[in-house]
Amino acid sequence: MTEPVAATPAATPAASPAASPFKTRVFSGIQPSGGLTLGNYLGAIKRFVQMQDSGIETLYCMVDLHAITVWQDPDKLRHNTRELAAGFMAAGLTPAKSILFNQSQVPEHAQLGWVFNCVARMGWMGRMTQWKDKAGKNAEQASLGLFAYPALMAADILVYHATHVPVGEDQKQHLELARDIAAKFNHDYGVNFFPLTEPVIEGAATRVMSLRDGTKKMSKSDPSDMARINMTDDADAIAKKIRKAKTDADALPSDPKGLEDRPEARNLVAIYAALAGTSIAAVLSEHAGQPFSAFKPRLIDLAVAELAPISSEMARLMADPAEIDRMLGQGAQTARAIAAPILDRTYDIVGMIR
Ligand code: AQP
Repeated sequence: MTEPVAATPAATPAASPAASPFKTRVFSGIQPSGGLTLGNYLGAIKRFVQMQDSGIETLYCMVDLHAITVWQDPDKLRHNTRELAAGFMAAGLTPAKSILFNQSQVPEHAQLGWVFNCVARMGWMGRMTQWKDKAGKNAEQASLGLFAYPALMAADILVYHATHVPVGEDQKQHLELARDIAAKFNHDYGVNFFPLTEPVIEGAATRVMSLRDGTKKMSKSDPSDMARINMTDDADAIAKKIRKAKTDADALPSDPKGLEDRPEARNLVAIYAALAGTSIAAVLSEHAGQPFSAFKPRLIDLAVAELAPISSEMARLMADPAEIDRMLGQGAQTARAIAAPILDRTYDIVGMIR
């Protein structure tokens, strides 16, 4: 198989699927490659919390092995990993309901990743838009790890036989590749061992854009801090960034169609909708005709009310890094108990003496 299998975004899964041999299990991860952004929060973490609270088995991972595919200062990486764990918990994830851990403490990810490096085809990897974006014209200088990133991501998911992965829009192609890898493995070895995992891409803000350029994704590694809202920003910083966010001179339309060709306006409305837990159409029907000078203060109120408590809880948790490390260590042990037998069976299928 050379072409990615199309993956349709699935609705939030039921706890017990009718016809699948695989138990519903949710896995997702975030790279500790910088501080968490509003994009990570609305595109991923908010959904993580909803899935956790719906009673499904959930595993959420700080993917530090992915982070080092581009240069990371070691001290900053440690700090960012703890801060990411603090962000998860401050947003509502809890070790009482979810398995929270960092990737490098569960060696089965890298071990299955190697098997998948041998299943995935060079052509598949070369077509990944994230690889093309991140390696750019400098592909010769990019790390081999950056190229192989999606095979490790497939291993992250499939080492738990995860059936659903909540992600933002930008990860859809990698999820399709994970399905290709699972399908090729199953086909080559004549088994039905790995599930074809479904992406869960839902909500009004599956792709939050930069506050400075509505055509660019909001990203942790954007050189401009004004382009993003960080989960560590306090109320003043959030207000300042929204006040200065790029917009246009027109008032808000009454219909989502009126936001076409207005990427910055669309972005702020989508952020509002995602924070309020409603749709873009509903936000427009409430605010139609308003200029941004009237809409932005409402958005600031909403963003500060939701994000400022998370940022202060993160600061409180970060005051006790040993407790975060202890929690991550325990999460890794629980995760290994699921991953080890799946890796063992994979090695057996491949023909390695056990
Ligand atoms: N702007 C975004 N809008 C919606 N979802 C987003 N996600 C990231 N940015 C947005 C989602 O967050 C999850 C974790 O992403 P990641 O940090 O592992 O990787 P990324 O997508 O590469 O995020 P960044 O911020 O752009 O990191 P850097 O700058 O290091 O590359 C994923 O589910 C992603 O979809």
